[in-house]
Amino acid sequence: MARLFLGLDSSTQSLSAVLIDLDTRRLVGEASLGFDAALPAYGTRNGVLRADDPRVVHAPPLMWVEALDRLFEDLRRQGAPLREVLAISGSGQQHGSVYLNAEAERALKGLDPSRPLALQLAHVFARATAPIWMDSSTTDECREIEAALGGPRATAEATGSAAFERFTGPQVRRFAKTQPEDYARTARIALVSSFMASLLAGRLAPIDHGDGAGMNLMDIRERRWHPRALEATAPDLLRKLSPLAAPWAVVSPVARYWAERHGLNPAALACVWSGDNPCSVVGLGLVRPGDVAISLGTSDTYFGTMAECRTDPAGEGHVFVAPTGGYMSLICFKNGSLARERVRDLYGLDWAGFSSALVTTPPGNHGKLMLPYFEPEIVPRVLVPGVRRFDLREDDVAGNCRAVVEAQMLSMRRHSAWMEVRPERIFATGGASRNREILQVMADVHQCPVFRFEVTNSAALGAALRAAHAWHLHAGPPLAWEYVVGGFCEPVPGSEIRPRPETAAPYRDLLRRLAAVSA
Ligand code: XUL
Repeated sequence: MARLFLGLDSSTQSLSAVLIDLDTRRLVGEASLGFDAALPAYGTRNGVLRADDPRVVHAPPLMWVEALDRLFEDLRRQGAPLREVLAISGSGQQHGSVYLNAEAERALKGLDPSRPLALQLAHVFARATAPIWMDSSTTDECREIEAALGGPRATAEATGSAAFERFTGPQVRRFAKTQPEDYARTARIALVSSFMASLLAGRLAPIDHGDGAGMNLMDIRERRWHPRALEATAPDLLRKLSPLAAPWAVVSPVARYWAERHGLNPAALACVWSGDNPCSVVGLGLVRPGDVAISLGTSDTYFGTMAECRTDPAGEGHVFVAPTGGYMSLICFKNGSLARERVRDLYGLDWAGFSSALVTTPPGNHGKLMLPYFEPEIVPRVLVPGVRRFDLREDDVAGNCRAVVEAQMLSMRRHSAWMEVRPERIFATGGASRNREILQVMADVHQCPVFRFEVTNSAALGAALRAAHAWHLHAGPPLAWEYVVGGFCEPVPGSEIRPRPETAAPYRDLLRRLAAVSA
């Protein structure tokens, strides 16, 4: 019998599924449902509900419930072999919180396969909407939590991140402060990930260590609820939180509802879900400490893996538990393609022209340097935008092209140094990763080989691979992660770019210079 595993991804705008065959290393089914178009009755735009206050961004959790039913209908209609699925796991947009009342547990346990899911669960919410990661209304609560825990650095040291507006703890605190009665009737606070896992398991599912780390509530080293963080956040919180579980934990076999209504194998295991970033780490094949992925999108994102837990003393980067059991960082640089495009446009170039500027200028750029903060920057924290040039004239076209890319790569090196892990392989993804010259600067600055990956659905694929790993661990000896991801997460053939050793010294000098001008 084939070994089939299902991975779901409950993201901001859609719910998707990938079905994988572990033996042939192939995707054997795929489905996706965009919330706005498929479920217009919920009134979302791009999957979210906005309030008059632009900082408030929520989503209706009942929409996710209905989407799950619909997604399985689509899979069944396509003829996906659901009867052969051995285990299911999932990925959820991180940080979002779902507030359930005392009815939820009973309703989940008694799901009736003859009735649609949403009709049976409409009454289980203590709050009709769930604040999601795009919500930024909790600045006061962040400062209050940090003050109670001894400041941003101490908060990061304790929970993996300084307090951020979108993180669950500050969101819970705001809810408890502004709607104390609704908070009081909340029996259980779930994350998007644990809520979706609960639907499949037909019982309240635990929160995995990976997504739990995005809450400012979990002791990042001990991997249990942090008593002082809980106390700093809201009254009576421990009783309202699910237990924590390892990322490879199994909740239970799927609820009878899914077997009888949608034809799933009744013995299929419902595994814990995790956050989309932890799932993507596996979906990209980052399974060895020292593996790094850099996504070059509108913003650039640096995902690093590490065996030991270290946190960012500047409180700018995040640390989550990785699905492989170690740790991962997520560091977001806002001025990514945004800055590269601004420089390209400033000089009226196309990408070919931008690339030839990189080819015709030397690594280290003769010491010319740029701080390319076209927009306020997240890492390092720069609130007032502005572009600064050092020994670099504004009319030096090629020098400016090289300077923006070098500044970005040097900044990634500088602001990931707290991890104390030398990257051994960098996997480059995202639109700008098609540009070989940009990747050469990446390889040289980090003195590390770079491989290009073309990925779609890395979170859903990561979830399916996590299900495969969890099922084997449950059934017998565990599979090595390298084996699990092999054949699914492979670089574009021939895409390896090697660092040039002679560029190490000029970049060391430039890094020093960057530190001096940033101080
Ligand atoms: C990570 C974050 C987003 C969400 C949405 O900290 O806020 O990446 O997980 O995908």
